[in-house]
Formats: sequence, structure tokens, C-alpha cells
Amino acid sequence: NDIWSGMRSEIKKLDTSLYFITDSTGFSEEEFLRRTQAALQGGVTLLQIREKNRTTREYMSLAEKVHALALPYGVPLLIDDRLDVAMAIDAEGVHLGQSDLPIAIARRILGPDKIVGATAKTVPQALEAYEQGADYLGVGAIYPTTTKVKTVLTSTDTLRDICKAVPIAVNAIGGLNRDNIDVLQGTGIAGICVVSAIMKAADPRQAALDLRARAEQLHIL
Ligand code: TZP
Ligand code: MG
Repeated sequence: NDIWSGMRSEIKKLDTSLYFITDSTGFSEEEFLRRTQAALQGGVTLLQIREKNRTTREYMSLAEKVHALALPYGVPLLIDDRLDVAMAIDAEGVHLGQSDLPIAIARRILGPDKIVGATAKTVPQALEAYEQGADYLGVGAIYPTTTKVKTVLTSTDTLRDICKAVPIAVNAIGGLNRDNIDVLQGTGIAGICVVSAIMKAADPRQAALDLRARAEQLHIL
């Protein structure tokens, strides 16, 4: 209806600089939503809901709630892995890994206006994702992480090579926090992706503010 379309038009364009990926593991729904809202208050510029152990119905229901939280901030919500869930709630887009639906297929289905993000760990993967229509790339893991068990490390040299190889936004991901992002200096990234550094922080709002401040101090952002 008119009210929704009016509000949707207020969603800001893609800014991957402080990209927060949620993970509800270990939190009550109330606490999860409270923390997600705090992150929005702290200035995250892009949000992804990432749930690995949920039914489709549960994933959709939680995504709707996160979408409602993000809307007043104008922050786009992307759905990890699931194009169907993204379409079901009219999210702003989807994030797809190397084992998920191909980027070209997602782009064809979603059209030019939705955001399609891709995971890339090598230059050839990055070029392929870009050519297939990805809007941004997530590259990592830069550091070991407990959030994603099945991941390998990507060197900052590879990160730099990927940034040079594609004209779209490239984000670093994996074990990043305000005390270790100095290694990203000079790589050419557009932003950083974090899960735990915000999700599990004592104060998620402050954690988001601190990450932004540190990244700006290092001239990463
Ligand atoms: N992809 C590579 S590392 C990672 C994903 C989804 C998890 C990052 O989580 P954290 O807690 O910021 O290390
Ligand atoms: Mg995936």
C-alpha cells in the first residue's frame, strides 16, 4: 500500500562501511532484537540476518521483525542464503555464498533494484561474482572466527588484489574487532563486516560507535 511504498523509498542506497550481520544463537528473541536495535542506534549502515538453524517459517518471521526495526533507520536488510525469504518479506536483498544460488540467477529473479551480495575468497571468484551482477563482495575470513565453523582464512594480500580487480564495494569479514582492524589499512576496502564484535558486545550500540571511530582513525573508512 501507499504507506509502505512511501517508507520503502526512504531506504538509503548501498553503504557497506559498517555492515552488521546478526546471529541469534544463544539469545532470547527479545534480547536478539534489543541488540539488533542497539546496533542500528550505533550507526550500522547495512544489516544482514544470518540464521543457519531455523525453519523457513521461523527465518521469515524473525526477518520480518528485524526488517521492521531497520526501516526507521533507512538501513537495508539483506537475507543470508535465502532468496525465497528475501522475496517473501520484500527485503532489500540477499547475500549468497559459493554454495548458494548463483549470483546471476539471483540477479535475474530480483531485478536490478535489489541488492545482491556475494562471498569471494579469491580473485577469480570475485571477478565471476562481479560479472554475474553482485553489488558488493564479502571477503574473508581475515582472522579465525567462532561464528562460522567452515571457513578458511583469506590473506590481506588477496583482499587487496580483490579490491583492485573489481569496481564494486569489497568488505573484509572474519574475526574483526576494533583492536585488530589495523591490518586492513591500505587494502582498498569499502567497509567491514562484523558479527560477534557487535552482537556479543556488552553494549552493542557503543561497539558499533567504537568500530566506526577506530576505522576512521585508521583511515580505513
Ligand atoms: N564469513 C566469513 S567469516 C564469517 C562469515 C559469515 C563470520 C564472521 O563473524 P565474526 O563474529 O565477525 O568473526
Ligand atoms: Mg551462504
